[in-house]
Amino acid sequence: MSQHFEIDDSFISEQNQKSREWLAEDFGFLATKLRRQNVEIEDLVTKAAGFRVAVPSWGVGTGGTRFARFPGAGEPRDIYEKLEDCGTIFQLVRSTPAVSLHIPWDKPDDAARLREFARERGLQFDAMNSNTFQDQPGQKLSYKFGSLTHPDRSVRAQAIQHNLECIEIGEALGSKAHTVWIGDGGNFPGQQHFRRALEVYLESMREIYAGLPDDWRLFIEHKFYEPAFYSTVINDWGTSYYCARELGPQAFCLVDLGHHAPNVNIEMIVARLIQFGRLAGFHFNDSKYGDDDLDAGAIKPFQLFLIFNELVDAELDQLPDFKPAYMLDQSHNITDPIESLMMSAVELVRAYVQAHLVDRAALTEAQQECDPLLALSILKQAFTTDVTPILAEARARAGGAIDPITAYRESGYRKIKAEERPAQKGAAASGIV
Ligand code: LRH
Ligand code: MN
Repeated sequence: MSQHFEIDDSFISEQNQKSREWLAEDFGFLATKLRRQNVEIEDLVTKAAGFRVAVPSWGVGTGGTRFARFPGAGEPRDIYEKLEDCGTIFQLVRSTPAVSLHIPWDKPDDAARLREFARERGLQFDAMNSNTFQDQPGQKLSYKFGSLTHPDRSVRAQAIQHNLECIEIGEALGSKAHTVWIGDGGNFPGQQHFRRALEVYLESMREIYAGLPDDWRLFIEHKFYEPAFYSTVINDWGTSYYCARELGPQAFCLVDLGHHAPNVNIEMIVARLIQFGRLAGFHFNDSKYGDDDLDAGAIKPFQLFLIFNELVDAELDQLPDFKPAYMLDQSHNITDPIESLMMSAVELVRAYVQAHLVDRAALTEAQQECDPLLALSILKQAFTTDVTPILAEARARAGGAIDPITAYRESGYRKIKAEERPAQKGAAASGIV
């Protein structure tokens, strides 16, 4: 048996044969329907084909909660096997040509070799992610009471050094951005001085900012709670925005959808950060309660559509240096991570294409005319349009699968990986939980 099984492109086109008929029919029907709205379906296929989102390296292993983790079969055991799975996702859905790494979980022993391994699978490296929310074996100073805002200068220096090392590794891998999410905060009133903690955070971030190559961006990721359960230093977009402004023009605010209290109007936060010119991009996922890291579009698809409605509105306005980085950040506790990541990538393209269906002239008129119901129905018409044929056609034309989940299951990839990657007791590739 070859060392590392990969799905063959010919298998994908064989699979597609089974779907060609329904796709041609549905595509034709949708083309007619859209032409009635003066929309040319080919323009939307082009939009779908151009959409790109990065996959999180930590998302291809099985996630878990503090209660339990149920390891899946054929889990990747190192960064190379993680990239194999990311390559398979890209092969089938064609919209995920980049991987976001987490250090030290993915620290490469040979960056050039890793970069070549990724390139062979059509993959590049998106934003790097540092980790000062866990203590690594042999680490001198603990992050138990914080990292970039720890009262002890030497702990902060250790955390700053780690972030600078992440940037160095990222440079060797061709990445152009670095994401800093810290869990720093307090579990009890009085534990942290809110104003001093933020000043110390900025002091630390200025040292990290100074280590950024000129063509890099620094992403600040806010989160309203967890692992701290009373106060979090970078708790919301306002604090993140203030810090980005304080740090300089290469600093931006990253929006992880799960990092907001329930019912927060995230699409409005997105519009603000776009207007202020500091939107870094996204960690897409979905949630019902906390930072559940569920599959994007699985719980609140209308919210996802409304977020893309703001992004497409900005795209069409050709706002200067508007280039948000799109990444998935999910934890797959009970599904096959590859299936969940493929489904999530498809749901992002769906929301993006639907947002391009919004009749913006009519919407602006309805807003001018103070006609809220018409305005909502214009958005709903786009959101309720089934663009599945457009998404499938775009994938097929790019050599991907018309039906990625079925093709993946038919390929037997997971079963074969389970043989190739015998589970080693407790040795799951490092990641969350
Ligand atoms: C924190 C977070 C952050 C990552 C981690 C894996 O909740 O969203 O982006 O570093 O998850
Ligand atoms: Mn995140």
